[in-house]
Amino acid sequence: MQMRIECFYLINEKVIEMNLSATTVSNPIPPQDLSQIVGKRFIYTYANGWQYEMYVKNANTIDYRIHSGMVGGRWVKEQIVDLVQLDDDSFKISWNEPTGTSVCVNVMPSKRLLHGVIFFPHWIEEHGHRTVLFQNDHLDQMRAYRDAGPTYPIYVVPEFAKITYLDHVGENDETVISVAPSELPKGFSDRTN
Ligand code: FER
Repeated sequence: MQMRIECFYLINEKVIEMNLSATTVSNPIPPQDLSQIVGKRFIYTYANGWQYEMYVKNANTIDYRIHSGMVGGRWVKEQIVDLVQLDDDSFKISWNEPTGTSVCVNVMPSKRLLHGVIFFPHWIEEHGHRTVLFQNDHLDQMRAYRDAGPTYPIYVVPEFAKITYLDHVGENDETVISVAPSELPKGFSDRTN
């Protein structure tokens, strides 16, 4: 039998519905409060030295820049993602790129910690430079590369990262990620807070 206990409350005149039931196979969804991740921008460095910047533009869209690493210089707007809260201070963001790359990032904003797994198709391991651009201007080219492959063997990159810069910039701000990494002021991604 499926039990569902609901709680409705008001925050900023919006009705928030929370599912307070236990997480079970038949009722697997824990309460979702995305307020600690949506509208945030964070800059982080993976243990392998690769530095990324992600802006959670809204509950299903991210913009990002790659400051250094295998495909440093690449930047993307309007990537659709799946974003869920797993627990207090624990969020999972998952998506598939037009290049074929899949990414799953677990973010713990208060801990300033993150774990990402990137699943690169083989053609990116061989020719990563082809993806170093503003992807939005080359979507059809990226899908053509994806479809041409080779896809396998997938290059899996699982790494922890430290969040070195975190700010709340609000939702749907197109100015947060609006230029290439190379066009930013010197030291932009090295700022810490
Ligand atoms: C990340 C790891 C990988 C990330 C983006 C990617 C924005 C994208 C990889 C690619 O498509 O090259 O943490 O965050």
